[in-house]
Amino acid sequence: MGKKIFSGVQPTGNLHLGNYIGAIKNFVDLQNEKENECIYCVVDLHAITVKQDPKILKSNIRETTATFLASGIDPNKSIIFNQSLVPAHSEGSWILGCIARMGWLNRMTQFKEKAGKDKEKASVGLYIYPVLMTADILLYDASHVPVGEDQKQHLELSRDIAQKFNLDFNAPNFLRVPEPLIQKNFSRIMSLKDGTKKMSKSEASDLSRINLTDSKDQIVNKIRKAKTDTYPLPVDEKNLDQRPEVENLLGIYSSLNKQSLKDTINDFSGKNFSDFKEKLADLVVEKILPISNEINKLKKNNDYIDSILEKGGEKANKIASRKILEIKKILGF
Ligand code: AQP
Repeated sequence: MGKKIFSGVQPTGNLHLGNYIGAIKNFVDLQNEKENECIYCVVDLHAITVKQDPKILKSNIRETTATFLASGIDPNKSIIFNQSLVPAHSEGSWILGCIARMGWLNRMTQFKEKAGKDKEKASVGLYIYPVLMTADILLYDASHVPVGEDQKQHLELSRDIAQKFNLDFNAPNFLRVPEPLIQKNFSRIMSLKDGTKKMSKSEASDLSRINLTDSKDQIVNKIRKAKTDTYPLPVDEKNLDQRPEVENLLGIYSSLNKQSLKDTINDFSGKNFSDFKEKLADLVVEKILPISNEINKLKKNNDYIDSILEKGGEKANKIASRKILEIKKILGF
């Protein structure tokens, strides 16, 4: 039997190689597996957990949609829509927020990281973000959720909320308990400037990430400037975890070339970093430049992008509004 897939990406700009390798590339592979039903959402309600400029947000919603399309997500095979088109997400989030426990949310490390030192000033939305994410997933009875390693904890919370709802209302298996789909290897792509931090949209330095809209020159320049260390390229995987920048670059190469880390190490051992970086830049350009070119083409056609979202929104709305009605019945509304 096929899987029911749901996943989302925030339209917060600067979609990068980490988003591609950790999430979007897998969205495409899952879509192309026979019998899977896939729903891919531009999670704009999540984006407003931090302040957004309305004009930029609108443009980022379209750009994220263009990235889905340019990466190979096919609107004839998958549902593509933006979250705010479907009211059930907000409604479901409120209801499930009454099921989730404060203690569970207090453990979420992403909130701690994103709120930083001044958590009193963080929005309430940022705190309950994982509850909205739970509603997103449960409304579609998703069986599997492809995400990067950083979202694993949120997925575990979604499972806890679904189980508690089913138990509290004596509704066995009513909310489907979703499974995370996290790649075994290369599920966390790190910053090109600091191998201990994940590659991120919000990092101030653009040199820390390869954006999916970068030109060939930008890609080559960023890889040339990527941090390494003073030791030669490794001959095996031993102690590689103590060289996070090198491990990350070898990981990016392996992932894009669909080969194991061991094979990449064998291919480059004895060579110098400049040779490796040249080959890595060629590979990233080969994989990312066609996507970048297509995004830039699609960005000129807002009507087309909007029509994809609208059609996807109608399909998603049908499924989600039916589920929310059932949830309300169970609650006694
Ligand atoms: N560095 C990464 N490596 C692997 N996967 C990643 N993802 C994000 N960064 C990496 C995965 O991409 C999907 C979409 O992420 P998102 O748009 O929901 O936002 P995020 O995880 O908050 O992305 P960023 O870049 O880290 O944004 P900021 O800088 O705002 O925090 C998810 O499946 C995620 O796991």
